[in-house]
Amino acid sequence: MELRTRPLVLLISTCSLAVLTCFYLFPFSNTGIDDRLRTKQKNSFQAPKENIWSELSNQEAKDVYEFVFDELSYLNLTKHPKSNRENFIVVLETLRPNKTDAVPYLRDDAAIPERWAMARVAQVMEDEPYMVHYMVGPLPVGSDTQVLPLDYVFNSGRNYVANPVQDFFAIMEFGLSLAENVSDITQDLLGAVVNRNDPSDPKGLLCWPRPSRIERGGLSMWFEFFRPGTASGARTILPQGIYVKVDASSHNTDDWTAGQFYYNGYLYDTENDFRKAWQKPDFSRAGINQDGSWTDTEDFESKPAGRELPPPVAVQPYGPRYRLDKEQKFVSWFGFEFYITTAQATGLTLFDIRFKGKRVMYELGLQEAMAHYAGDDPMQGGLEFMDSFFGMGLNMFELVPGYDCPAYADYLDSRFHQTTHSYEHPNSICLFEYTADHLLSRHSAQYSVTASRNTYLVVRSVSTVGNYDYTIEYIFYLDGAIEVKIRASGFIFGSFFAHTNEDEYGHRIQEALSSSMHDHVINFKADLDVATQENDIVRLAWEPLTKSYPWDGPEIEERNTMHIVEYPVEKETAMDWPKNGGEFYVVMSSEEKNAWGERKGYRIAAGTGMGSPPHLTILNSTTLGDSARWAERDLWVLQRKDNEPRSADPLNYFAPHDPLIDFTKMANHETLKHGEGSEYDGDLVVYFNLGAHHLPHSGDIPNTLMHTSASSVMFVPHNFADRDPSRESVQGVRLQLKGKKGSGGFAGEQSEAASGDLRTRVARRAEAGEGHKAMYFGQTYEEGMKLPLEALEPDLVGRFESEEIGVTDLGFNGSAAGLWEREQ
Ligand SMILES: *[C@@H]1O[C@H](CO)[C@@H](O)[C@H](O)[C@H]1NC(C)=O
Ligand SMILES: *[C@@H]1O[C@H](CO)[C@@H](O)[C@H](O)[C@H]1NC(C)=O
Ligand SMILES: *[C@@H]1O[C@H](CO)[C@@H](O)[C@H](O)[C@H]1NC(C)=O
Ligand SMILES: *[C@@H]1O[C@H](CO)[C@@H](O)[C@H](O)[C@H]1NC(C)=O
Ligand SMILES: *[C@@H]1O[C@H](CO)[C@@H](O)[C@H](O)[C@H]1NC(C)=O
Ligand SMILES: [Cu+2]
Repeated sequence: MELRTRPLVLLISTCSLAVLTCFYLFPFSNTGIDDRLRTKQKNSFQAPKENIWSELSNQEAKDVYEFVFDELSYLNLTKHPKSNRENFIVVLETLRPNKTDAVPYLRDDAAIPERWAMARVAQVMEDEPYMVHYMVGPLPVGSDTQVLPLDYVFNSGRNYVANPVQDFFAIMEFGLSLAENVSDITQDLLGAVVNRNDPSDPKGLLCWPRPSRIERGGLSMWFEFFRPGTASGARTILPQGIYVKVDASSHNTDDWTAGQFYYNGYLYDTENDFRKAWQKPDFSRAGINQDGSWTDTEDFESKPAGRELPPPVAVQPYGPRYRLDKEQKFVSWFGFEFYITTAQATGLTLFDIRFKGKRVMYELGLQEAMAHYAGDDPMQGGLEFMDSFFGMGLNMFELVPGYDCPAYADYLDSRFHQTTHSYEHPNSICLFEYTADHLLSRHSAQYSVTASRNTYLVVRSVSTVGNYDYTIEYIFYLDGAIEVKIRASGFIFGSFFAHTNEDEYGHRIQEALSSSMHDHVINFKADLDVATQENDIVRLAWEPLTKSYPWDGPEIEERNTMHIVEYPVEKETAMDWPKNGGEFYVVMSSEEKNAWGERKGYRIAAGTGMGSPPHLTILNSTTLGDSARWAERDLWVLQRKDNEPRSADPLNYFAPHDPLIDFTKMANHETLKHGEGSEYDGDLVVYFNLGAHHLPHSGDIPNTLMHTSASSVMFVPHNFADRDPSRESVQGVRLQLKGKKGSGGFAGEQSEAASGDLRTRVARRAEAGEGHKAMYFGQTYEEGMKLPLEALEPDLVGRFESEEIGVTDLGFNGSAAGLWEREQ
């Protein structure tokens, strides 16, 4: 048994101060803490292989920076860029090894694959800013290390994309200036003006661009006024309803122009036209969307009955049953084994997932999180976010122990390298076992009741991208099932309520605020290797049938019934969740069968949450172009290829009509037939979407709630083993009742089954005893104990390490467009 590491650190430091304090804080009176400490040290657990996907260490990053600065010296790379008129390294991270090289290492002890880094460089070419990708390796830096263009991962054939954001600092400045120029109008209509000296003035206005709709060759965007949201960052529910169009396509800021204005359903060609209209007595005014207590995210005052008692919490007095190699981020739990790693754009990915020694997946991880809005105003009407652009990994912040995850969870850090800085986000991944409030299985028989607990393992992180918080988790069940689940919370992005809104795109939810319909489509990759790398996918369809059976006659000529029809999927294709759940999508090993001659398989199913995960409602989205075609269907089955490692790139956002990775070029109907005469090796990959059609209503104020925003997909063993594999690991009890009969059968039935039969074996043991008997499988709690307060209510002030959380403002600074420093 081992205790989790972090509290141990606490224990050691506290105990060394004074034994008394230690006893007071951690009154584990009976079993000595020392014993556990020793067990922990003995059990120090090591991954079988190196985590070849791990983030670059700070030292690796430092070496690569130096090497690249040297090697690309002709670029005059700067360490502290002040604008993208300079050349600098935006992102440095691990270039994950090709599966072709990784698999022999993982499975056959071949040499470890070469380690490479990926550098995204902001680079001015012919006077235009670009983002250019390089691969650097092999690492560690040595005589054979080189810097090469990285293009094999991009099916555009390019390793670069033009950066339309000429100067994000100037864009914000321009916004402030144009807001200042209409301060007479904003004072009158909104009761506020911008404060140029302090743009974060809680009483001032903000002027903010819609960060999408990036056209070929530059930026033309609509700005909208916002109130900042004083208490909790509620800006996105405080739109103010004045919109201005700005042409910022030239890299000479002198060429930028403010164009049309839009207010309360009317479009004005110029600022002057807007002002003239406003000065007329019949000018039609909209309401004012004021901040107030309605945006407060908590209520400290209310005291309904019950609030004076804390709710039940889960505890784990004897430590976890999983084993964790923190260094390699490798986990082992009741037959499941996997590696964890992170990336700036995509957050967590799990690699080499096995169950009871058998391969299940090579890779499981998020690709892109998209939110697409609609509306009749210039902001919502074109609003779309691709949150990998801001960084689903970069925005994974410290979790709140006891709240985001149980107090007893293990917490892992994540690390990122940007513009020559290295950032560490402490405790941003958590890992814990949890016992559900419902059983995994149970059964009452005549003389027995048996119950198996549903304890599962969760790996969780939260990405807070501006207004939204995505809780993302991977859940492992004792039977071998794997669930991927997302829950969203945080502030919605609302639209200003003008007289034009009539519930066509949302509901009115405040004086001058409307909700704004949007689709969340969040794409994941699951590279399944079910028992073997060669897999097939089939659709097992439930179909009605009319058939005459010889045993039915003569009374019934034809019977209306149903049967299962297997349809092999023979080409790369998209699939949607079937109507009435009427098809099972099963990925099967091409070779391996279970003891009953059935091919080992995993079923892919819509999981738990709010209905089946949806896909994008919009057809051929004007905003998205070809940048996120994966969003248009529920799931996709493709050939797996080294040069198609991802469905999306964060910089797809810059060139939606000519994206770096165009998913349609991946999903191009290639064959899934393999074997003799085929060049395809039978290794398939599935991309699937989670998300929600989100029509926020009054209950989304102040924040969206996680139980209604949850979606999930499950991978469920289907003939994978010979029998339910959870039996050997599950913890539970069989209550043997008074009767002396074998309890498996009906009353009075004597159990005559062979002595090896599980059911009668247990029952016979009970026969030897008297009366009721509780027979436990798995260890139980044997004595009462005192729990330290820390187990019930973590000391958050002491434990939470972050001093400030660098939440993105959804502007360009700090996104994949780069991070610039202000001129001193
Ligand atoms: C790098 O700096 C040198 C010396 O100042 C200059 O001649 C050269 O044009 C610069 N190159 C680039 C790509 O900026
Ligand atoms: C991965 O495979 C691609 C395509 O075969 C190849 O071009 C590339 O160099 C490989 N990458 C690494 C890091 O070895
Ligand atoms: C604001 O007004 C000044 C003075 O007329 C003008 O020079 C400037 O271009 C205006 N700013 C914007 C962003 O239109
Ligand atoms: C979307 O684009 C495809 C391919 O360009 C076209 O076949 C289809 O008709 C379009 N659908 C809509 C609704 O525009
Ligand atoms: C960009 O963000 C960084 C980090 O928050 C900040 O230090 C810097 O001043 C910002 N740059 C600009 C130009 O606003
Ligand atoms: Cu939403």
